[in-house]
Amino acid sequence: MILAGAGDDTITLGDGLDILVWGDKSNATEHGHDTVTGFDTANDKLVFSTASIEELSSVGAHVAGDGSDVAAGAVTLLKVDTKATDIGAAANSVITIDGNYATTDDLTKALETGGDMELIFGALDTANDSILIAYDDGADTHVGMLTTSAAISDGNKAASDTLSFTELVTLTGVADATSLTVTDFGDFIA
Ligand SMILES: [Ca+2]
Ligand SMILES: [Ca+2]
Ligand SMILES: [Ca+2]
Repeated sequence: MILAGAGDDTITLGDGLDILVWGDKSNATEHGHDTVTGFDTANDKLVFSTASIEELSSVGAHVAGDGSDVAAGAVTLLKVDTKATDIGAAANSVITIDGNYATTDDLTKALETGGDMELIFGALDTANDSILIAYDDGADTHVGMLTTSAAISDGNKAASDTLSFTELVTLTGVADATSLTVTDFGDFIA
């Protein structure tokens, strides 16, 4: 197990199973943006701490697609490959986004109303509610928090210029974010 500590880290994984833990509830500091090389979707796992996610200044509550608070426990993964997918239909706690996005601005515009991959949200009823997502630019996968600056009521889309993305982990060389499955994520830790 690899505990990625505070701040930005560069980590190279080896053969076989590696479990990379982003965050640590006992460490009240921001854990930064870690860059990981060698992540093997057949073997390796990512684990996130909800408390550490909520320590980020850019993030409010860590929630699932339906707006429920994410707690310690198993991940529910939803792959979004068509626009107007209702991510609030269940407590989807990791969402992978199809398509290629060169910048975070391209990503957030695509996910907002009218975008090529616009989402229908659950009850993200508090500003700065944030969902863990993964997207790619066609070369690398980016895992991080999608945050809404304005409350979204259940069944609605995000208004223009209300979404932002805070990267937690870059998986260098994982070209397709939708190749990630639930087995690539260990249980959330508190
Ligand atoms: Ca490995
Ligand atoms: Ca770190
Ligand atoms: Ca892609």
